[in-house]
Amino acid sequence: MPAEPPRLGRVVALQANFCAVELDQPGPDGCRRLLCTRRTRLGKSGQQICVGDRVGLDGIDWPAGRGAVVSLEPRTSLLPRPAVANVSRVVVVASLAEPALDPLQLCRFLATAETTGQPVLAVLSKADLVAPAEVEGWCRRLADWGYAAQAISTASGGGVAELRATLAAGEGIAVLCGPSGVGKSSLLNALCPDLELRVAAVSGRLQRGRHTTRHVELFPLAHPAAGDGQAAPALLADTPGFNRPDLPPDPAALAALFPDLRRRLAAAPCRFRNCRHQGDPGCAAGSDWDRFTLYGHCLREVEAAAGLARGRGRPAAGDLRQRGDRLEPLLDPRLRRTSRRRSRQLEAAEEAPAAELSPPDPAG
Ligand SMILES: Nc1nc2c(ncn2[C@@H]2O[C@H](COP(=O)(O)OP(=O)(O)OP(=O)(O)O)[C@@H](O)[C@H]2O)c(=O)[nH]1
Ligand SMILES: [Mg+2]
Ligand SMILES: [Zn+2]
Repeated sequence: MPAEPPRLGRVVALQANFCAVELDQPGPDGCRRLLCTRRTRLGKSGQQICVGDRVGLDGIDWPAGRGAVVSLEPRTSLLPRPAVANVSRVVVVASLAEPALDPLQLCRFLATAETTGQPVLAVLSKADLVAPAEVEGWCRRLADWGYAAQAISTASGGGVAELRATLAAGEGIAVLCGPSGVGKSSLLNALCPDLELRVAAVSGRLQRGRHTTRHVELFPLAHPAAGDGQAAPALLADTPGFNRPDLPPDPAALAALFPDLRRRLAAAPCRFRNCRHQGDPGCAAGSDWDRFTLYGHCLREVEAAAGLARGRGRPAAGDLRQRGDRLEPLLDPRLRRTSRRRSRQLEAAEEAPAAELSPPDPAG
């Protein structure tokens, strides 16, 4: 009898050395979910398995509901933290109050979300705690930053149906991410009424979250319709909140993660090849955009980290040159003014016979 091909499924949760895998096709007894062992790293590339990964399974023990992950399918995208593979939309959740909305922290979450190359949606939670004018102000501000924003309240139910419709219209995995205590699990409970995820009140003077959710887990937004050939339901990932997402390590790559800046740079190029867009001469972006200062803050942090990396002997990120204690962009060669010394050399080259200017022949 030919060996059965490995079964395929999706990792929906990770727990210690195990992962829960939802099978594409149910097993003999209708079993859809298996608890599987996994090696810490898989395959030639030594990749770590993430929630959202598509995997091949072997050694299945149907009565015990157990199996082993033996292969990892190529990923279409990856959100680095919280680690979720094959995301098709990142939903950054920020609360309008309790905890108060921190614009810099929001920019960090948005920039991390941008690294996936997938659409990013901003959700403003706890809209019941602030005045409608403040909600509208933030929605407008986010639109100016280049993001679709939806305000919601799980307390009043406002905006939940609209958000469910937006998410249900998408395919694949939508990840909810954001600081602890903003109401990600509460929102999932509201979107999927059968879920009973643990939520906990914020605490302390700053009304911080209490890191209630400890693991990333995927949930279907709508229950899969019976029968084959139906479109798979959108999956939502609940993730543990954290307060300080890392920015990407390359200072030269940061501008591309700010849609508002991207828009300005698409309209006109800067004079400098690696312009910092911080009031540098010939900068096409200017300084009259809302996130100018926030971008500068992020940039200086990434530059400082890149400088440290260089100090440790790693290659410098981007084409920046150290001048005293600050980093300067290199001039775009097409726009670079010829130095006086170089002009004199060029003039001399035109006048003198070619042989005089070529380097001495090592053989001669
Ligand atoms: N007033 C109000 N409170 C809310 C709303 N949504 C959530 N909360 C409260 O906010 C607190 C934190 O909610 P959680 O859902 O646990 O927050 P979380 O983002 O999942 O937090 P972590 O799991 O720690 O990342 C709970 O006390 C919720 O009841 C809302 O729309 N309005
Ligand atoms: Mg939670
Ligand atoms: Zn610029």
